[in-house]
Amino acid sequence: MSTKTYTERAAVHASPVAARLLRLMDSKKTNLCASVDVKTTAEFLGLIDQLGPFICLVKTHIDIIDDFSYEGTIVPLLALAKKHNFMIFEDRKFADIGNTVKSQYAGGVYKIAQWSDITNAHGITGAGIVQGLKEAAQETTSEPRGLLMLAELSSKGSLAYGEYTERTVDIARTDREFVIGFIAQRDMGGASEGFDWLVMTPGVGLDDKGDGLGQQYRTVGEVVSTGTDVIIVGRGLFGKGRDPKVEGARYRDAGWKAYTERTA
Ligand code: S5P
Repeated sequence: MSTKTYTERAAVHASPVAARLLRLMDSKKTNLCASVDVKTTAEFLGLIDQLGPFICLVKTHIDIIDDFSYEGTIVPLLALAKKHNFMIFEDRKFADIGNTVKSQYAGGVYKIAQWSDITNAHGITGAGIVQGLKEAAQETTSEPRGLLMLAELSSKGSLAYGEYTERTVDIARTDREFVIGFIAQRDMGGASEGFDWLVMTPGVGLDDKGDGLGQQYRTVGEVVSTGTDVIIVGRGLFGKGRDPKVEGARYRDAGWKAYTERTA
């Protein structure tokens, strides 16, 4: 796990997307990613506008939105990203052969490669998934794009552990520039081989232990102490009875405190 500051890491990072995010985190003093899983464009944009000041990244599940349109949903999302200075991560969890994910990432209704700085993929189908997604990004946009591999999951009974996790890390080794890190619960190594993978961790909550559907929460202090660079928080920020501005500040402060302790 890195004890360097985000800015020190940005200065030598192989990925322009990772470098931009690392710099943004230090300048805005936040390692909080908001996961905004809501059903309408109005809720989605309203929540992001409230949380914008506290976050470095917005994580979307764009296929959850009932009234999605590129003009109505994505164009204003991009305007909010400019207004509040955050980046965008579509949590698409690609899991098919390279040729198929290439079309899924670039095209269809959502055209993810056009607007999302970061996306993610499972390792289940092998390293071709990285190549397929990279080709889609290159053919779609001149903007830099980054990929996170899903090495571990937060949910109870997940099959992503042990050898599966190790083989997924091997897939990440196949592309130093496009693969920027992992969705995982802890540091995935790589430093001795010159990799500086970003570890982003969901399943983070300060008040709840789980959700009754298999989600398991760890605290901010716990995950940062085991290697998390970016904390991903959803319902902890905006679940029933919660004020997104209060919780946004609370999780931002907790994440920043844990990071400054690790790098002190
Ligand atoms: O292991 C994982 C990986 C992901 S990307 N566990 C997760 O919960 N996620 C996602 O993080 C999940 O799809 C959801 O969007 C978010 C967690 O939301 P919360 O409301 O439980 O914080």
